[in-house]
Amino acid sequence: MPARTTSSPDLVVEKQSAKTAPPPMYKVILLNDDYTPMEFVVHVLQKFFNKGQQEAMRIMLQVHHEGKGICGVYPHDIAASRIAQVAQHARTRQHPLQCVMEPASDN
Ligand code: TYC
Repeated sequence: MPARTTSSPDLVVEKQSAKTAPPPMYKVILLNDDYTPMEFVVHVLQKFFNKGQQEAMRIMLQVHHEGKGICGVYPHDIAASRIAQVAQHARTRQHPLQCVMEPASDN
């Protein structure tokens, strides 16, 4: 509830008590599989997650060795859109590559 400030007997100003809260954030997580070529995964990380060559290679290798890795952290609709773009790009090239989202820890 906003605070009420009386500037004059006839004027009531609604004072906003706090700034708008930031949106809840979601991690986009890339999953390993046995079939998608490594170069394609690096390409996806560069194209859809704006990673440079070295960072894309690092994330791809982490996913390859550990099973999953974080591509980025975004508001819900942006995370969902990136996941859909990756799914479409991979499916049309017949690769099983998948990513998923999960809430960032401080949501
Ligand atoms: N494991 C795949 C291979 O050996 C490479 C790969 C890495 C696939 C990351 C998916 O998210 C992935 N060709």
